[in-house]
Amino acid sequence: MATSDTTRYDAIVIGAGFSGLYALHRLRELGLRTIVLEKAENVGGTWLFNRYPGARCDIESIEYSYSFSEEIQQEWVWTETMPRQPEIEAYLNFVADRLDLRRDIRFHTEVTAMTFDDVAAEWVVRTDTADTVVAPFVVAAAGILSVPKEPDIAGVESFAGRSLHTSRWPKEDVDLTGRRVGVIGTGSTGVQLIPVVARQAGQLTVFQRSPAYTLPWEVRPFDDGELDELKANYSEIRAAQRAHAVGAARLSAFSVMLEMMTKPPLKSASREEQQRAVEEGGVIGALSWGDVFFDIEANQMAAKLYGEAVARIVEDPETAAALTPTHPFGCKRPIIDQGYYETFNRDNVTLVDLRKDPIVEVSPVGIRTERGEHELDVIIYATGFDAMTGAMTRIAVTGRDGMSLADYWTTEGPYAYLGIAVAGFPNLFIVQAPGSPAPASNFVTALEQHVEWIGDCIAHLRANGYRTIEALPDAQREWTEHTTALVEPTVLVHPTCNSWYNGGNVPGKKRMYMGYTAGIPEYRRRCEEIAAAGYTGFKLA
Ligand code: NA7
Repeated sequence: MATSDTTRYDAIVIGAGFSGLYALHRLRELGLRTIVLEKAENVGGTWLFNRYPGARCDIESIEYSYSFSEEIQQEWVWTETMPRQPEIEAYLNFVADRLDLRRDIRFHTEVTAMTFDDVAAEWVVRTDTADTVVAPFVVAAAGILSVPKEPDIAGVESFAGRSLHTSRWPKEDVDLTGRRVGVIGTGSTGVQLIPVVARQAGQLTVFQRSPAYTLPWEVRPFDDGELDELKANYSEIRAAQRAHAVGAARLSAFSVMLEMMTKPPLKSASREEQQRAVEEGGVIGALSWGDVFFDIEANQMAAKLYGEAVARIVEDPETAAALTPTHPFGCKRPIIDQGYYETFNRDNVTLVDLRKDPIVEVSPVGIRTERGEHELDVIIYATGFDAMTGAMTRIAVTGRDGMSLADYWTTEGPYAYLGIAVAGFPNLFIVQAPGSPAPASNFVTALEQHVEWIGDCIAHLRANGYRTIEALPDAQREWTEHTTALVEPTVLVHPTCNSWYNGGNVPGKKRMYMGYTAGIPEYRRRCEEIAAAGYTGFKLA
């Protein structure tokens, strides 16, 4: 356990991404001596690692940013409606400097294990630098999309060309000019990456297992004076954002979907009405029907219309058919794209439909599918993440009575009370744990609420002489039943849907929809009610 050369703090934060930076600031404001442990060389978290070409947020910059500081939101200058990765990374660096956060961040320090000492009521946290750090409270802000899902394909190591993973993209420029490039993965990342790589590569081959539903949307630089005008109205913008179910009231991938839900049902639409929807609205029109999210038959009808809309853009009928999804629309995170389908009309782009021609192996010279070898110079893996739980299950977290968080989440299920705390792990607050609204919302709005609630909770414990807080198993079970019941009538739980939302994208992972879908305002109301009642569902000791 703790030794004499152990460093003691009031709180330890894991991770210096969006959540960890705000957690440090907030806890400092509350007078806690706080240290952040960060494995990378700099701040940024997910937005530091995912620097692949085309990486961009699908929520507007003025909403995908901290609202807690009027100075920061007035001083920072966004250049585009939806920010690119370099701009978000620069923004987080600006925030770290503006709030003088770096002096309390230990970089190049990865947390490997942490154990709760029952007697001392504190967490003993070990790192890969052999440091031991101790504090009564740990705020885990290790990210929900921070652990890459390794491609589970034979022969990956044998490839003699260059292998790249989108979420470990090198800092230096990668020149793909004239190269034969293969991309595996067509989720949000692949859909952003593919049009950009296609413009550079000599030949691009896209290896697609599940086609994506992706909604084209214009992203543009702000006009002269536009940002200033928005900033002048920031209080209204933030109020609307906070009151909005997904924490983003302006355009986002989610708002496009919410708008679709307000439309008349597809099942009562005539064939003429359906065709008009496709003609006038393209792929968005094809999916804009009120019953699509709740009625699987309507969803399947919409998927057919979507295929018709894709076929209007993609010139080769076989490619268009291959690009048409078969899983229910809405069960995966919505995607916004810039020129995705048009990319497949380029002479240098080929689509391999892995549903018809599966990958056999990665070979020294490329990728071998059942129909033959595709010779490549570069393979880019855009294969997703071990989301929501991956970052915490990679740390050996030991709670009361030797209980292991990794064992619990992998054998029982990814349960957490309020999406913040897990029974058996006192004084551990996990920002955006399973059961939080984060997956189906603007992460930043969700994390600000989490961090503020956690800060208030710690302040309450310290002010009232409590040493520990711990979620009660019954409360945790009821919360999970509640979050599960919310998605029961929707396509989110359809058996054909494998996504990071439900763990279905990682072989062997317990399957459960891991978000809270009643919206951030309702979530905030419940959290506040629970705190006001003396932290119902928690044991304070
Ligand atoms: P996603 O959305 O999980 O997409 C991963 C993609 O990689 C998806 O198309 C997968 O196909 C594909 N994949 C994964 N493993 C394989 C193998 N072995 N063979 C072929 N294809 C594979 O991750 P993203 O990074 O795109 O997006 C994650 C989130 O980041 C996104 O939702 C935003 O919130 C930001 P599959 O669907 O499993 O058939």
